[in-house]
Amino acid sequence: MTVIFGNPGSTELPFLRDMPADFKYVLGLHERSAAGMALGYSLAKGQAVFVNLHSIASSGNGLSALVDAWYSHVPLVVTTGQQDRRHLLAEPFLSSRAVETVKPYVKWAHEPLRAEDVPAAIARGYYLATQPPMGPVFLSIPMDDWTHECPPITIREVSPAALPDTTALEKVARAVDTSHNLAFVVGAQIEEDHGWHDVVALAEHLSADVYQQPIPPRWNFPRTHPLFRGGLLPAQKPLADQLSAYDTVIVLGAPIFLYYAYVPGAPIHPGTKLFHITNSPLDAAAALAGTSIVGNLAAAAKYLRAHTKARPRGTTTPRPEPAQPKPESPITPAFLFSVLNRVMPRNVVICEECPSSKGDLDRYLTPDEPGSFYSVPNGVLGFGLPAAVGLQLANPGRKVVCPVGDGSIQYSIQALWSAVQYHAEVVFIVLRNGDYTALKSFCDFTKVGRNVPGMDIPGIDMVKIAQGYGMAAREVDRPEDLERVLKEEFAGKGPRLISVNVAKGGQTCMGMDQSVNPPNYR
Ligand SMILES: Cc1ncc(C[n+]2csc(CCOP(=O)(O)OP(=O)(O)O)c2C)c(N)n1
Repeated sequence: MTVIFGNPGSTELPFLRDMPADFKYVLGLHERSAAGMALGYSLAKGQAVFVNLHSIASSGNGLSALVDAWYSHVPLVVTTGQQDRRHLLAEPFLSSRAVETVKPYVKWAHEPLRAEDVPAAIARGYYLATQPPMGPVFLSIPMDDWTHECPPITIREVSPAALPDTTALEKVARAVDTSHNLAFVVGAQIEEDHGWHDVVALAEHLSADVYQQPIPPRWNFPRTHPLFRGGLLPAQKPLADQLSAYDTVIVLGAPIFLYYAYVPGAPIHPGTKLFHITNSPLDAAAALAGTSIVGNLAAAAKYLRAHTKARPRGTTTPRPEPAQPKPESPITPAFLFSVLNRVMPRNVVICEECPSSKGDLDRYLTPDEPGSFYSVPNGVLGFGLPAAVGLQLANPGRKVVCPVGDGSIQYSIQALWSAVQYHAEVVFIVLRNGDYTALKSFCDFTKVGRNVPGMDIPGIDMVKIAQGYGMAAREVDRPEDLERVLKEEFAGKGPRLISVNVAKGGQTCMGMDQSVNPPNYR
């Protein structure tokens, strides 16, 4: 871990002084951005990344990034400074109870009892963070500890992959061989376990229909593949209805299931056998239905491919292409994403945070490569901007595009500065609709009504804000300018921001309309 993402304070200075020349420090101007960039960097590298925050002052500010890391299984090793041990009892300025604060969202939170234990605690945190399911660990380190001598620690090898039980997998294989109508639900853990190609090979071997997990934090199957059927709805009854035609469903690397609006119903129809392979014992325990098997996704896919009969491709027809949206004024998100899909480089990495236009983005963007899509794992806004910067710094050969709402961008706006300072090749596309459209839609969907304060955000000039951080930025208002501007900005060097004035949405929620019988909060 030689790249450190952080924001410094007095209690970290003894740690930061005289940093070795082969270490790189990446500064974020707010801890959400610093830890959020580390998150993106770790997602792209698939490795643990070091974050250094400032006592309780910044572990509070950075907590939402830790929540993201928890739900996205990202191995961050986070340290914060603590006041000097010698007067901690007297509760001095900046004394920190950060260990208690972060506990529910890290795998381990600890303040070593002795200064001499700090290096071994960092090593232990590293080994724990990288065990599946990967996740953040947190250490609070008193500032006087860095002046103590301590014995060197031994570097050990700790192998993280846990193989699934083959007796249990054998039962899945037998169910597959006797099924007539098979579907997979693919989830983010496939990429965590480097299982993309194994899962594609397995789906082709079995001619299984493939669905994306609801509200996906990553895409885990080629979007244009003929077996790909699209996404699942995030609510109990509608999701079970979508899968009702299948006699056997195997969820690979996702929870059963991630819901949003409460639409009660059985999680799966009684005629459907449900299997679950996950690298997370927590997901296995929390699943509402099905037989769960814990273990590595790539290994499970390889095993099932070797122990099932190949099935000929039936009459699967590819998903129909979505209608070509018209160039309306104001620009619709659907039109924006259809043009973006045409002009963006094929190897681009997408880092998305545009709540009300997720559905349009999902319909029109069609990358087929692994590691191409990342999104908010648990609805905490502020993920997109810093993650985009971290993803690009870890992927120097690929551009990153970050479609982000004009509301969402405000939660971690300082990441624009880091993008400029560290030359991250990111094209930020702000969908400027002047309101919290996703919340208004939820008001309509659940009959809360529109008499709710705090739904509009007029008067924000994103071009000036980006320019204030030193970034090239421009606005697009007319649909006929969009393609040319996008092409110019993708051809440019360095980070840039395009603020696109888009139409407001409404009515639906995460792809669900009134036909799903939503909860009524009138
Ligand atoms: C940190 C945080 N604060 C508030 C919310 C609630 N929230 C969910 S969607 C949303 C609107 C975001 O606005 P914008 O990015 O402009 O997207 P739009 O809804 O217009 O598509 C808000 C405020 C949240 N999810 N996370």
